[in-house]
Amino acid sequence: MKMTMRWFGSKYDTVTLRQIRQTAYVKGVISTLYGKMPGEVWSAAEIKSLKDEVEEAGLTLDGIESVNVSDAIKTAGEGRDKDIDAYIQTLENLGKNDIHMVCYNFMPVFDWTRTELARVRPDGSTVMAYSQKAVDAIDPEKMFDSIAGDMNGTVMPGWEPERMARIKDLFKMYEGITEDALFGNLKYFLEAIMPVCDKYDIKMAIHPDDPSWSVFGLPRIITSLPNIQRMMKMVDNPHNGVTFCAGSYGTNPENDLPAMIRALKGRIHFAHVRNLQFNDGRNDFEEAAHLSSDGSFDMNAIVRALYDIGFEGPIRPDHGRMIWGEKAMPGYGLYDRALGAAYICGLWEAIEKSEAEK
Ligand code: DNO
Repeated sequence: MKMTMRWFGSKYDTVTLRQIRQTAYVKGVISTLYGKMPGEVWSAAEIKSLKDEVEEAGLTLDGIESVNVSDAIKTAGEGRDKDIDAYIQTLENLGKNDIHMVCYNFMPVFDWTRTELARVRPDGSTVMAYSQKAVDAIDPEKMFDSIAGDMNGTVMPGWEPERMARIKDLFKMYEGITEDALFGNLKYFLEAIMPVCDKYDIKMAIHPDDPSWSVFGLPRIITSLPNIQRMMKMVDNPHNGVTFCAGSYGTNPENDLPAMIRALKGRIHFAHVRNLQFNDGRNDFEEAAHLSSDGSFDMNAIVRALYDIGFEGPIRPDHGRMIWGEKAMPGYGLYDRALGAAYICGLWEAIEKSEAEK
């Protein structure tokens, strides 16, 4: 594995490349051209300048999170083929810049969903949290306004204000789209992009829906092992793989995370590793420190499973708590993610060395 950290670019991130480099544990970043809209082509020159900036800081650019997929592609709406052509052109330009992993999602309207961005834990740290009761009570069109005050002045991925301003139209676009239709639209997209992925060895890593069930009546498909298997089978190409996000699949306690990892050997192209604390099962959970004993997951078993399948891709600590007075994008501060990276590296080294001694 290679330890990385998500970085949103110098214009948007509160964390600097120099700080990331000084963690020592993190060797590369997963970044994006954050200002790009879905459907826009990323030029080879723009990608090169991002890559140069990262490399000048002594780090590597190990993949993109995300090249976003437009709602026209997700809904088979007007302009779908034009947007797919733009996506292919972006992949071509990434390939020419020697970038081989792209994380994306196929979630309708909202990317990940949380009902609180700064729930206070007993130690005074704050975390993102989800309450089904709050989701059931809220008008989905007001969702953004209800959490916007806790964004610390940042733009959160999937919750861009210009996107949220179109929320009514977005809901309309997904009216009548069933899960089967969404699978069909994903198939159409994947079939179109596989040739360019084959040409440049670009591993597509779909991010799961978070939480891993339908919210606000919207169809959601990347939620469980059988659904991932359906996706991999419908476009059977090793470049069609997944981001294994422990925190997203783990929102559903029925998802056995280590078993899923083992079943997905060879098709996990990127790993997000974090912990969650269930307060009332799926009905209420909050994010926790990465440490097993701070939450509900066995982090050693998760890392062990990744080790056992011979995972060689990028791994990153995921949402961190806000600690030590840091003001950053919720989930994406420096301090707690650095602790997470150190912890995961420690688990990995212990497993690796104990295996070598056998
Ligand atoms: C949340 C992230 C997601 C992820 C996208 C991928 O913090 O893991 O926003 O980046 O779903 O497109």
